[in-house]
Amino acid sequence: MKVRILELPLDFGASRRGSDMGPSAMRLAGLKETLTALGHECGEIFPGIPVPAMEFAEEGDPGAKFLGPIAAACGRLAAETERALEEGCFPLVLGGDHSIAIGSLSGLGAYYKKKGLSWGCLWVDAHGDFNTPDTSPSGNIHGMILAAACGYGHPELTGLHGGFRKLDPANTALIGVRDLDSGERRLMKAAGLTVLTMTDVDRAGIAESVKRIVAFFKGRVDRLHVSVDMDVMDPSIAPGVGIPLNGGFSHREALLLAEELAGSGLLGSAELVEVNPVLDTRNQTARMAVEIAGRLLGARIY
Ligand SMILES: [Mn+2]
Repeated sequence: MKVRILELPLDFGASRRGSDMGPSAMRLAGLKETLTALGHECGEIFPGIPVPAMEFAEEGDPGAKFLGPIAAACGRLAAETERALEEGCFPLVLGGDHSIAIGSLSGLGAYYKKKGLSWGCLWVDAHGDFNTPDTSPSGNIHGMILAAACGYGHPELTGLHGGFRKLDPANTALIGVRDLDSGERRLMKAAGLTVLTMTDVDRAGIAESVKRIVAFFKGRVDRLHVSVDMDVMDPSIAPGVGIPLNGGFSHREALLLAEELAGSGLLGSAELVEVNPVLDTRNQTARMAVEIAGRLLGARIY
């Protein structure tokens, strides 16, 4: 398969700096070598989207901090994601904080709309990322992105790369969730998302939970995008994230999820975000992310 690695080193969407170094950390952890060893063709790393230094950027509206520079960079990512799909590549998007996903999701939405294909999104995250400027306690855009893709929130985000809803909430599922804001929770329920919280995973077990997720998307959509926020992992495995939260996925649970998603035959794109080398120990979070990417793209033990 032709994999196109799209990097967006942007950390304006979170309150902790450092995830702008995530792509470099994943490169160092052998991402390209892992994919090449699996037989994938990985061209040059795309596309070198320029991001202004945060120190010189305008924070702007405290309800949606750094909206201007985030929207500008994500508009470029949307176009690059769409182009990668048009050129027959599997887009593998690397953040940056999770705010970059409004770029990738908008590009995916535009492409599939044009092709008349249905698509879904699996959000693998400790958080819902379903706030709007009205519900967000922090004003950090990385917590508003899934909502924006589903049509809720600031018009500059919901209307990025075309004035239409990019993602149907009925085709959106979350897994690993264990911390939600109250306004966010209400909005998620109203939108009709499918949510497997960490408690649900504990009840059913990881194998059954993953089976439910795959069954949900099969027969419902033509293609699936998976967006992995590394904070879904337990901080003992992945300490290098902006908002570490206890009770996360184990190493083996994450790899099983990734392997089964690959086996579904639906996966058309993937994304790994919130690797923060400043907060990491010996690059272990980036190494975990690279292992997940490998399983998503076909790595098997035997
Ligand atoms: Mn997230």
